[in-house]
Amino acid sequence: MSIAEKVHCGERLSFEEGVELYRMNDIVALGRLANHVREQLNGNFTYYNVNRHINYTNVCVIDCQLCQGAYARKPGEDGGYTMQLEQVFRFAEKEYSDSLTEFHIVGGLNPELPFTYYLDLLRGLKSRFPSVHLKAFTMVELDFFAKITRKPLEWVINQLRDAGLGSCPGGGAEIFAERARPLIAGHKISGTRWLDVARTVHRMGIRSNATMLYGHIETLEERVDHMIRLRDLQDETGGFNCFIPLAFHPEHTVYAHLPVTTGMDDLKTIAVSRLMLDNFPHIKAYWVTLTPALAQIALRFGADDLDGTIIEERIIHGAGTPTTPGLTRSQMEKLIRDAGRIPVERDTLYEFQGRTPQ
Ligand code: V47
Repeated sequence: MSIAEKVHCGERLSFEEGVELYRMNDIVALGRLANHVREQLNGNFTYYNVNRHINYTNVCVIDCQLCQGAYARKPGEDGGYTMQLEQVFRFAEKEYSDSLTEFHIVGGLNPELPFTYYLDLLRGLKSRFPSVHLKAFTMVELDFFAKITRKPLEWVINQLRDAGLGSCPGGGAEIFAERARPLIAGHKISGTRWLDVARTVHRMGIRSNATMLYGHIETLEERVDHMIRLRDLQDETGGFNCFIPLAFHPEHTVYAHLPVTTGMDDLKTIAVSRLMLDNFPHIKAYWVTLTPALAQIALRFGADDLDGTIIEERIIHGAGTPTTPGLTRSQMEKLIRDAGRIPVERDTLYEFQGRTPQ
C-alpha cells in the first residue's frame, strides 16, 4: 500500500515512511495529504488563544548551547535577572485584560530559588487572576524541582497542582536522540527522562504539550524518531494536547554559523508531524518561530493552531527571531480567515471561548 493509501485508510505510518515523506520534494502533494488528516480531525477550525508569557528568570545552571548567551545566563553572570514575586505580580497585572485566558510561565534552572518560590508564584497569580489558566513549567523544570527538594516527582506535581498549576508547556524536549541532544542541550535531562516526567504528569491527570526543536545539527531520521517516541507515549497516556515544531534561530548562540531553516523545511516539518502523530489532536504552527506569514500557510499543510497573541516572549526573541512580540486578536483572526479557515478562540485545554465559531 502506498503512503497516500495508508493515510486515506487511517493506517499508522512507519519510521521509514516518515523519513520518505521528509525526502519528498512535491510539497503540494505532501501538504494535501497532511491537510486531509487535519481536516478530518479539526475540520475548518483554526485555534488560537489570548495569552501572555512570564519568563521569571533567565539564570540557568545548564550549559545549553541553544540558549546560553542568547537568553540564559549562568549564576552571577552579567545580564542575568530574576523577578521577585512582587515583580511577577506587577508584570502580570500590567499584562492582564478581561480577555486573557492563559499565563505561559517558564524560566531557567536557578539554584538560588527555593521550591516555595514556585508555589507562591502560582498561588499569588491564582488568587489575583482566578479565571486565568496557569500553563507552567516544562518537564526540565519539574525534574529540577524534584532534585532541589529531594522529593519524588509525584510530590512536586501534587504541590504545584494544589497551588494552581493547570497544565504544562511542551518546552525542553529539543530533540530526544542520544547523539544530537548533548550537542545542543548540554547536560539537560535526557530524552528518556523528559518522556518519563511527561508520563508522570499525564498519569496525575495533568495535560501537557510537546515540542521538537529542529534545524540545528539533527538528522531527518532523528526528527522522525522524536515524533515516534512522542506517539508511543501518547498511545500510553493520551495526555498531550498538541505538538509544536520549533524552528531553531541560531543568532547569538554557539551555532550562529548555521543557516536558518527554510520555508520548505518548515512546511515539511508541519506536514510530516501531522501525518506521523496520528494520535495528537492538534499541531501548532508557532508564529513566533515561523513568522506569521508562514504560520498562516502552514494552516493548509497540517497545522490547526496558531498559539496565542503573546506579548513579551524572551527566549526565542533573545536568539533573534524577527517577528513582532505580539499579535492582536483581530490580526490573528485575519491571518486565519485569509487562509480560508474559521478562527476559534480557545482556552488552554481547547474549550471554545465565548462566541460559537462561524
Ligand atoms: O524548550 C530555545 C526553544 C523552547 C531557541 O507548550 C529555541 O504551548 C528556537 O517550548 N531558537 C521554549 N527555539 C518555547 C516552548 C513553547 C513555545 C510556544 C508554545 C509552547 C506550548 C511551548 O524554545 C525551548 C527550546 O526548545 N528554543 N532556544 C532558539 N534559539
